[in-house]
Amino acid sequence: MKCALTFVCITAMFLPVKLTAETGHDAWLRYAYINDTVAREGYADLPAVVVGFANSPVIVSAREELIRGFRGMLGRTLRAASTLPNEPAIVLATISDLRAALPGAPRIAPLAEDGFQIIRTGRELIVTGTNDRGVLYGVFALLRAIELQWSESELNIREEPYAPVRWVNEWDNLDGTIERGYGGRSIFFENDNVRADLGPVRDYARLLASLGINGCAINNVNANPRVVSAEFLPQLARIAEIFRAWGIRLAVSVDFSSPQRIGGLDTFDPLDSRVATWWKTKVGEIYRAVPDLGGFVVKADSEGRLGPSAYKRTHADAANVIARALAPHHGLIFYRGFVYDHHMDWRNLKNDRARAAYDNFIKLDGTFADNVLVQIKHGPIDFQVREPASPLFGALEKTNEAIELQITQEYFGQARQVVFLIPMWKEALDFDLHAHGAGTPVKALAAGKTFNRPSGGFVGVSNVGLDANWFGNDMSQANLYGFGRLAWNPNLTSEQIIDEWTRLTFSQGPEVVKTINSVQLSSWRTFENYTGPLGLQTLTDIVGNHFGVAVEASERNGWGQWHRADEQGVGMDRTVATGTGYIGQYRPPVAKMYESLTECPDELLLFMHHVPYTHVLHSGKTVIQQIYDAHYDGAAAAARYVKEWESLNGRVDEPRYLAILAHLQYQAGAAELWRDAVNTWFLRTSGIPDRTGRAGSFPGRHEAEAMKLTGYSVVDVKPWEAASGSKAASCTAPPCAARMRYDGTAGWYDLYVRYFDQNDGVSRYRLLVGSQLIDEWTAADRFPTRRIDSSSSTRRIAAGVALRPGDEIRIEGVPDGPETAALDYIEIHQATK
Ligand code: GCV
Repeated sequence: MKCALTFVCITAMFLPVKLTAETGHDAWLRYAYINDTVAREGYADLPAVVVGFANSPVIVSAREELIRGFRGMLGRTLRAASTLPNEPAIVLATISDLRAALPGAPRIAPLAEDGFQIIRTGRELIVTGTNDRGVLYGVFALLRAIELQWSESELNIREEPYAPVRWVNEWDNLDGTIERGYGGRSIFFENDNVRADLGPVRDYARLLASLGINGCAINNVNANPRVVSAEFLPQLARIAEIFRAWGIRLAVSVDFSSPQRIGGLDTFDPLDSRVATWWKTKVGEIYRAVPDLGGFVVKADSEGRLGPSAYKRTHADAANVIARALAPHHGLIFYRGFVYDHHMDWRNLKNDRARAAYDNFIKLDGTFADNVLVQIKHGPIDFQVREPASPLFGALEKTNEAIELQITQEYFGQARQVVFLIPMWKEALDFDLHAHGAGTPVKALAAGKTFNRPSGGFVGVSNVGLDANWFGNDMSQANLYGFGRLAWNPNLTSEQIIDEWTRLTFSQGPEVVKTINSVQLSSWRTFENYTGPLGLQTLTDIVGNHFGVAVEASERNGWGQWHRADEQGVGMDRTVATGTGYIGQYRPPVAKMYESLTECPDELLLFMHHVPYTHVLHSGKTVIQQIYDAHYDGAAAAARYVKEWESLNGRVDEPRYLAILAHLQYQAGAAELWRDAVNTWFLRTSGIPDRTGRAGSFPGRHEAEAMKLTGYSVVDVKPWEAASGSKAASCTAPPCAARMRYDGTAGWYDLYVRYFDQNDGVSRYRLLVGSQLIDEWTAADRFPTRRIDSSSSTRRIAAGVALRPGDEIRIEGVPDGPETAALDYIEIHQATK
């Protein structure tokens, strides 16, 4: 990290300043005023005029952004000019324009497309690039450097993107909902049309451009064919125009059966000439409306979507018929490698969903057109908490690839929990697949470097929404930031990325930076610890909302996310020797490591092998003990995050401080729920006790079903591990109350009330000790379930309550509509404060 700070300026900088309330909408582009005079004065010599040598929309955006940034950070409003003034200037120009306008400017060594260079000459500050986009990216890099307080001499920056393709996908439906989106409704669509107000799209495009993202597919891969119907095209053109000003190419997801569904043909057979003609005509029509369309994304023969198998054709047949139509317009087709059978027979131990992408695509290597990219999820299953890198990256030698990373936290707490995904992606991107001898990391394969492919790169599934902070959680923005930074330069470290992000998004204050960086950097491991250690995959409700805990939801169905835990052992045997043979899809050095029980890394053990619970890990612990311990470690870390965040009270603006605090408090409760559910499940199934005695023992806990109930009835919760004691008290005959007598010693206590907040009502709760009201609250959070289960389970803590032996503790619940003010338990702990 470059920084030109002296001790004096550090001290001056962190004197208390009044923090302005923020919504999070500007994310890392806040351009907060640099309070430190010394640091600010460091930029005093920068020119006062900005000249944009072209009036293209992208150069105009660059110029306006520079003005905005200077005004915010330095309190100076640059003068805009279109010709060189008689004074020093900041010059924004492509390399070719620069040569013409400023013949004396230094020579720029050749740069890759979209690359840029910033040069501080004695007089000028030049921001130049191979194209307009490069200039814009240069401006963003300059502004970032100023916000990070690099010294003026460090502003000579030269960068090129690692890969040509740096796209995001949005899974927005035309009705305004978003599949796996957690930040509100669509910024693009509403009531089957493009939204009238596209202000948020403009703001989003700006964020994307600041990271070097150059393409965005705006609709769900489970595509509505209407998106390319004639009446919709003018609407798409409105979005394309906004994107264009930020160097972003619009793209859409198309339904492979469109020739039949909207084209009036009786077929969508890719080898039928009428279908080829239909795609050609349709593509021509789209390019008339959007001349710079980036291309299409296609999900076919996957999760019920129609595809070439309907006609016994191959994926190459399918991709190529569309690719041929796009090629004259320089359009790309991203054909998704996420193809698998979700009706597999789980009883057949040789079946394996992890094999599917490779098995489906390897035989087609070399048969895809040059403007096709096979878009491959980073792991072989589906964004689980820990997966190995997909072997397909290393197997395709004559096919363009793009790696698909999921920014939206579908399996990661759905933005209710803090999980910084960059360390996970880094592991995948840096993993050497030995595709061409050693030294072929996934990032080089995906970018097309290893096999000299004409195209390749990175795709992030982002799914932002209309919430002011885009994701529903300010901390989740770090994943979009990190995705963009890695797509530009995958050699950045997680530490560099989070450090930039925190400083730009929150502040330069050392306590803020240290605390947020440390929470974010440890959060993936923390989440893994309590949701799926050792390569078990995420033990969530995989056939439902992917949110709460449900250990067996993956089993006994055709979806193929099996972990095969039973009384004897746990894990998928994917070995060549005795299992599904998946490991054989890797090149020999990698296969050898995974095949061997002794060489396989612990964190992927149960992804690769089925072992008894007593199997001893490299760490010296047994598998079962590691499962127990990981859950306690994860829950303890999540609880610590709350305390650590509380230390930032007053150092982060209040709205964001409180919103993040609420998420972390929820997360700490959720981690405890997962810990107890998973550990109890494994304890009961394996029959092997936790050698520390923690699993299955819940000090201070009083089950609701064991309390004296009025109006409440006891119900079984499913799956059984989703509630403590597998039961809850549900208010069926109000007024409802649950009472217990406190018989412990007198003192100060924290009371943890675990209750269920379904999403179809707003129940009310009151907590009383004797006749004194201690706390009251409503169950009005947004959880993805109507049921009493682990997804609706949450907790309220009443801290610092004085209890005496004989006190009556009473919870009153007032149901609302179908929501039944349900209760799981109360726990009484020594007060922590
Ligand atoms: C858009 C997973 C998700 C689906 C998603 C699918 C895909 O199965 O749960 O919501 O569909 O992946 O990537 O196509």
